[in-house]
Amino acid sequence: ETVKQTFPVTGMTCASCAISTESMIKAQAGVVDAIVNYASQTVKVEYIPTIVTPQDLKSSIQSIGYDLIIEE
Ligand code: 9UX
Repeated sequence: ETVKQTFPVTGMTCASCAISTESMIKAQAGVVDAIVNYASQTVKVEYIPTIVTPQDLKSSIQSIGYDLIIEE
């Protein structure tokens, strides 16, 4: 069972930023797929919620200097 969720990402100012963000998310265990949309400054993530949480994704993105926003 996977969840597909779109999160805003802050701090991406060039196309390379988008690639870095996407690579970091895809590298996490429990992530099935991740697609960054640079134009809308978002990332759509398909993940297995018993393995990885939005907070885990946020922490990994913060570690490379961006942020992922978890909305209610
Ligand atoms: Mo996007 Mo860069 O940073 O050094 S503005 S990768």
